[in-house]
Parts: sequence; structure tokens; C-alpha cells
Amino acid sequence: MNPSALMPSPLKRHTANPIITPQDMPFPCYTVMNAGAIMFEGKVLLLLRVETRERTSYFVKATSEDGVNFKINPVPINYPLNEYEKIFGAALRFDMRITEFDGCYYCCHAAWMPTWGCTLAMCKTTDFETFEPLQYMSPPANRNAVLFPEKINGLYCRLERPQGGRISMWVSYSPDLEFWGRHMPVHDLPRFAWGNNKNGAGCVPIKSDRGWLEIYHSTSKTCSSENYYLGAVLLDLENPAKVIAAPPAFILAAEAEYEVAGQTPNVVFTGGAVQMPDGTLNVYYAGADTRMCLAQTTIEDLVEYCLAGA
Ligand code: M1P
Repeated sequence: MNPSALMPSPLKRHTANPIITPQDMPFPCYTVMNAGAIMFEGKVLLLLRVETRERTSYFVKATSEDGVNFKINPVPINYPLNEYEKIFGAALRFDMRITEFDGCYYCCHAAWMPTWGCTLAMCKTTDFETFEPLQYMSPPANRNAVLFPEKINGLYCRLERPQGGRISMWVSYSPDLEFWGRHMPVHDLPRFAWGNNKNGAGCVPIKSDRGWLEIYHSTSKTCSSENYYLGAVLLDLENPAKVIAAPPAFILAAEAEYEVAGQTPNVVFTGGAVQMPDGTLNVYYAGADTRMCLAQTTIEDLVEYCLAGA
């Protein structure tokens, strides 16, 4: 048995969970989930995915000084159409991940088009008030784009999840955030029993001296549902397609009532983690595709957990 399987998970649920529910929203909505998260002007900022009862998704900004209690904007962000959408109509946009480069915040998300399916989209902002849409980053079918917070060997780098074959994370590079290449699967990430169906990037990778720490989701199918889990993996700093350590035990499963019951039962899904001033790593995740939750750890504990069985 791998030693990490005998260790308690370093990721602990916050007692205030769920921290944002549909009832907390300033307008009627059906779900609030899968937020991107970042520290901005000394506050935790979330871009929430909010579904109205017409089942359309919007992004809504929420900010917090303590990372637990959030002030939620009364209206969705103003995110203009990109070049594709001006011609073919608005896509369903969801699941933001936010990465900063030199004071500019790049927000990657999925864009689902009725004709083509899902692809990778991005916008940028400096103030989270005005958002500039950029071109799609990929043809379909692709999702779960997460931009690394530093260039790697002089190139921008992202994790993504193309839908062909084994559904798993890939790495791509770009000189300018527009043209992408050098595609490579994260090929030696094992398929664990809890993740034998698909996996995808979750949080923006966190740089540690032992590798890029990535919190990702993996799924396995039961006869009645597809269960989502969170796992942790360390990726090589110079070549993130290479796995340094991948503990075979998940760090979070849908077990609490707010994770088990809701729009999509048995789902825990993250799009953002924020390091707080006291060193705590706040991992924001959604329970059952319905409400926002918080789990906490530290980067050191998570890295140690990853390396325990390596
Ligand atoms: O219902 C769970 C999740 O299903 C999809 O996840 P993935 O990106 O792994 O395919 C997405 O629709 C996600 O939004 C949702 O939370």
C-alpha cells in the first residue's frame, strides 16, 4: 500500500460550508458553482459560475477579506462577445480559472457552442470591471484550460483537456497566448480506481520547490452516477507533462450532504485556490454543481503528501 493512502488527507472542509448558496445570491438563481479564484487588491476574488433558472451561465464577481464571507456583486460581469460569437452567437461560458501576468489577469474558461460543442476561451482584465474577450484558444473538443502563472522555458504554458481517446490532461505552449503548440499529454499520470473515467485540471498550478502542485479532478462511473474526486499531483518544473509524484489516494470525495445532493450528485469540482496571508491555502470548490464550498490546507502539507509515496 502506498504510504499516502494511510495518511489523512491534508485538505480539510471549512466549518462554514457551504460558503455561498443560490439563496445567498442577490438575484434568483439555480446554482452557484465552479468559481475561478485569485487574490486581488488584498481580497480574495471569485468569478462565480451562476446559472439562472433558464439554465444560462453567467460570471458574477464576489470579494472577501477573510476568504469565507463574500460580498457578491448584484449583476454579472460585462463580458463582450468575442470574434466567433459576433458571427455565430454567444456561447455558454463556464468554469473560469484566473492567472496573473504582470498586473493583467487572464481568465480561461470553457465555451460551449450548440453547433460544435465545447472549446477553450479566454478574456483578460486589469480591474475585474472591464473584460476584453480574446480569440478561442483551440478548436473543439477541449475544456479545463488552466494557464500556468509563469512562462516555462520562455513560453506561456497551459493545462487543458482535449476530448479524444483517454480523457486526460495535456500541456500546450504559446509564445504570445494566441498561437499554441508543442502539445503533450501528461502521459504518466496513473489511472486510479477513483479516476478511471476522466480527469481535468482544477486550480492554477502552484509553484513549489519540488514541482508544480496541481489540484485536479478525476471521475469514476458507478451504475447511477459519475463521481468526482479531487486529487493532487506534482509536475516537473521544466517539463510539466512529466509527473514527479501522484499520490494514489484522492484528497477530497463527495461525502458531505452539500456535495452529495444537488443538481449533479456526488461532485466536488475546483477552479481556484488562493494562498492567504497566514499561509493557509484556500481551495474553493463546488458541491454537487450547486453551491460554493471551501477546503483548506497548506502548500507544504500538500507537497509533503504528494511526495510521501514517491
Ligand atoms: O457535473 C460535473 C462537471 O462536469 C463537467 O466537468 P468536466 O469539465 O470534467 O467534463 C463540467 O460540465 C463541469 O462544469 C461540471 O461541474
